[in-house]
Amino acid sequence: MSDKATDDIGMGKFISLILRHKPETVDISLNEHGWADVSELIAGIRKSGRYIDIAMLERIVAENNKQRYSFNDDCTKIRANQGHSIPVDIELPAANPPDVLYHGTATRFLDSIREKGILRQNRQYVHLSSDIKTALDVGKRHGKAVVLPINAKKMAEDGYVFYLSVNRVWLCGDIAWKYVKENEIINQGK
Ligand code: HQG
Repeated sequence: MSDKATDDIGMGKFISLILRHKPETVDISLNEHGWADVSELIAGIRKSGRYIDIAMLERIVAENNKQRYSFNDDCTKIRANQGHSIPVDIELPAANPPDVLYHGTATRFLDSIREKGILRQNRQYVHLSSDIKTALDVGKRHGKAVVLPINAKKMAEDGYVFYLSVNRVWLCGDIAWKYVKENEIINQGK
């Protein structure tokens, strides 16, 4: 991978931290809809001793492997498309989920999940994907991956609200264990 690509990935991670969790890291704030001012973000990152310019930011937004960020219409503001721990309303419309969605986690969390359900933990929502591969990759971040197929159809019938982020991540509230399709769990730890 070229140096530029490596730099972009590192900067992308830093921008995720700022736009999802800790804008105070570079002394900026987000508005109620999660938007940061683009010039404030660039100035803040530079003040922290890292190099960025508008071309680099535009490249990161365009080329990020998960399309994690969006500009507003006139490109004066930027926000993360999902993954927030801070309470912002990114104006996602409720969406009708497919019958089955997948949550990737690690085998070491299974006992606790069985007992308490899939909890949002630090984030605003539980994150789900419509495909198994993505869920496996999410799970691997935490250890030996396990994929929990979720009966999203039943959840929707029971009144759970789902959201689909701009970058196609399914989001919802805490999920009780009874919605996990136990017989279809994919456990890579075994
Ligand atoms: C687990 C990445 C014990 C949960 C990914 C997960 C995703 C429990 C971990 C996005 C539990 C939280 C989010 C319980 C849930 N007991 N553990 N009762 N309930 N957990 O990182 O879903 O690359 O906050 O299973 O791709 O792993 O950053 O959530 O393992 O879309 O764009 O607690 O982050 O996106 O971990 O990942 P996280 P996640 P980005």
